[in-house]
Amino acid sequence: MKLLFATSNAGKLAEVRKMLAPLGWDVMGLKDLENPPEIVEDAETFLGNARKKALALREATGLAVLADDTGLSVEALGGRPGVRSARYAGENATDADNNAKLLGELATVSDEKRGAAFECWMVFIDPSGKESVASGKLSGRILKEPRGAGGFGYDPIFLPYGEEKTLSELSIEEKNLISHRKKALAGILSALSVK
Ligand code: ITT
Repeated sequence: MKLLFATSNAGKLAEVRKMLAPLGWDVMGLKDLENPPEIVEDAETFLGNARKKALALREATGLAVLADDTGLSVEALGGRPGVRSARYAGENATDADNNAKLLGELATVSDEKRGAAFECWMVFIDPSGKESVASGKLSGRILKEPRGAGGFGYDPIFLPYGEEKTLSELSIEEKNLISHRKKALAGILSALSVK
C-alpha cells in the first residue's frame, strides 16, 4: 500500500518508514510531493493539528494519508511547550534553539521536578475518506544537558523512565520499541485491523 505521511520532518519520516516497512507499506513524505500545500498548524490541540494536516493532504492528493502532531509537555512549566513545541524558541527555531530555551527555563528546577511527556496524535484517512485516530504517550524527565547524536527535536534532553539512554542515544529501532509515535501507530493499525 502507498501511504503519504503528511510530514516535513525527516526524523519522523525515518521512524514511521521503519515501523511500516515490515508490513510492505511504501511511505512518502511531503518532500516527495512536487507542490505540497502550505499548512498552518494553528489548532489548539494536537488532534486538531493532525486532522488539519491529514485533511489538507488527502484533499490535495487523494492518497491514503497519515498525519502526526506531537509535542512535549513539561510538568514544571504547567504543560508547556505542548502544542507550541515546534516554535517554542521562536518562528524559525531550530531543534538546538528549542532545547537551549527549555534547559534555560529549567535551569533552577531540581531533578525530581523535571518530569515531562511526549504526546503523539495520529490521524489516518483511507482513500475512501474514512478516518482513524490514535494517540501515544512516553513519560520521562528532562536532563540538564543534551546527550547523544541520533534522533531529532527534543530527543537529546529526554530520558524515558526506566531507560539509561536518552532518546538520542537509542537507535531508531530501540526508540521505535517504546516511543509515543510507535504507540500511536499501533492504535491506528489496530483500528485498521492490520496485524
Ligand atoms: P510536521 O508538522 O511536518 O510533521 P514538525 O517537526 O513541525 O513536523 P510537530 O509539530 O509534530 O512536527 O513537532 C513539534 C515539535 O516536537 C518539533 O520541535 C519536533 O522536533 C518535536 N518532536 C516531535 N516528535 C518528537 C520526537 O519523537 N522526539 C523529539 N522531539 C520531537
